[in-house]
Amino acid sequence: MLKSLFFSFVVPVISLTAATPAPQEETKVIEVTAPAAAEEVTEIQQTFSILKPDAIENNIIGEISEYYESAGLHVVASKMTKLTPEQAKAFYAEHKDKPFFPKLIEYITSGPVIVQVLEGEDAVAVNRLVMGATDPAKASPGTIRFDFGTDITHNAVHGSDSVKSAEREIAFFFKPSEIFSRQ
Ligand code: RTP
Ligand code: MG
Repeated sequence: MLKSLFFSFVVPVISLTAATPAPQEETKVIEVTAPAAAEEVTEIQQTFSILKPDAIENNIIGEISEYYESAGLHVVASKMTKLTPEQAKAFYAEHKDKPFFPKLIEYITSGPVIVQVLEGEDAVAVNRLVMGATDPAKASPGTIRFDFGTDITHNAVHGSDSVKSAEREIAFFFKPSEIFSRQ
């Protein structure tokens, strides 16, 4: 999946560059880039996602789920909950010294959220691509945050930033018996 996302984003750029009457060195760079991506090893992973309070309030649970499913991600665990301030502070502990921390805690506890486990090929990276940049104003068109986020605080979704984070975040909300892997 990462491969196909890579190709859908990058190949048009390659084609554009290739169509330009470019000097020989530039052609060489293109030839090296494409095979490297084609050989990329993929693996089935699980990642953790939150549909944040603004997404629930805006009634776009179904629309956001379509982005995941279209990217080949399967929802293998899901529940609605409302984070207590203690839970939110523990979940986002890595940001406790950041200036935006109080605002983040206030926002993420302001209403119900849906916590989910998503599974698929390269799920962590694929989900980050589908989500887009933290700040919706900097996200690419077609990503969840560009399409549904309001600002850097109210940005519709959370997604794990690494496999290690995913393991911690999944265990924070789900028991193994609540996760229904497709593998
Ligand atoms: P997330 O953890 O929610 O998936 O978002 P992220 O990795 O893209 O961004 P991160 O740096 O981990 O920030 C966590 C959440 O904190 C809020 N935030 N506000 N400058 C700010 O005001 C600011 N920066 C981050 C966002 O809600 C962000 O998703
Ligand atoms: Mg993060």
